[in-house]
Amino acid sequence: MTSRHTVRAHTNIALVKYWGKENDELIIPLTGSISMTLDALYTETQVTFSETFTEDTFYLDDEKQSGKSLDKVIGIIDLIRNQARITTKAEIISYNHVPTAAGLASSASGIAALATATSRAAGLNLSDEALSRLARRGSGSASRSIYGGLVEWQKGEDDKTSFAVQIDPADWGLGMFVIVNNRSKKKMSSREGMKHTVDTSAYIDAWIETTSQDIIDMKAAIKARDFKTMGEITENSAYKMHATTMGAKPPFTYLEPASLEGLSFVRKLREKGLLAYATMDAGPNVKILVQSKDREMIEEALVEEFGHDKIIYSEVGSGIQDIESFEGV
Ligand code: 2P0
Repeated sequence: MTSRHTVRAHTNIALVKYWGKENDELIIPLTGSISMTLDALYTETQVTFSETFTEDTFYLDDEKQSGKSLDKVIGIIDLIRNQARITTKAEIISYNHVPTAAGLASSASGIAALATATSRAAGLNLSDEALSRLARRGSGSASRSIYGGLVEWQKGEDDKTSFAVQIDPADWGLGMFVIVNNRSKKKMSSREGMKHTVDTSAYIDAWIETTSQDIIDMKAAIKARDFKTMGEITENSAYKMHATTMGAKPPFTYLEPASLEGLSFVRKLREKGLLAYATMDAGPNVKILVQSKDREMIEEALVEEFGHDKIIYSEVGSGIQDIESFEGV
């Protein structure tokens, strides 16, 4: 008996950042977070359960995985096997679709696709809420990639109550640019970086307090479709997150010289009257929240400054999509 399911999940970029856990094992965050799902960056994953398999195997972009990368995937598959009461081994085939191999492949889309394809291939018919909780166990940000549009990961307090929901489909003209500064792997993973920050940063209490307010203010701005306020909260959240790492002992930063150039360029765009707001994650790339009506003008300026190869644009993406399903012998 063979059962197979393939899905596509898009990655997401947080506008109000997740940076710190209350519970490391269950991945319960210290605060809520709000993200935008991106259409242009996604993962497609096919999961097959077959009685003929003698071990779990995982291929990422045609490369057979082992060690930590395989263990992380098996951790999620085991949670699903327990729920489905099966012991069958699985084969996972996953492709990251990222324009120009930008090194932006995020665990968010990968884990969201894995959790969904695996649970469906295992015969479970889970709600989006249950999928979001499962994806959260693999990677916090993956809880948000179940949905399209603008998404809130509600902090919750335990495994049952910490999951994401869609706030708004955001089909009213938002977009995001990425300036690809650096394609190499980050030195300090988000998992290590946020833990070190929570354990040692002088600014962690201020981060928690102000992020809770940012969530409330961002939801109000989204409801009012007030792009300027959304952008201001987005940029402030990113700068604050990066400030917490500088207040850690020993301090560290994901910023590189090229990141500062990107941030400064975004300020210049605003001086020219264009509404554009920067954000950054656990790496040096600068992302820019824009309105799609301004795409052409901003793209022209970005390409002139940084070159065509370094600029990616994405519209708002949709939630998990089913691609294919098979059951038989
Ligand atoms: C975010 N990041 O909200 C934040 C902002 C990076 C910076 O979520 O430890 O891979 O697996 O829960 O989700 C990236 O961290 O971390 C992330 P784990 P994850 O998007």
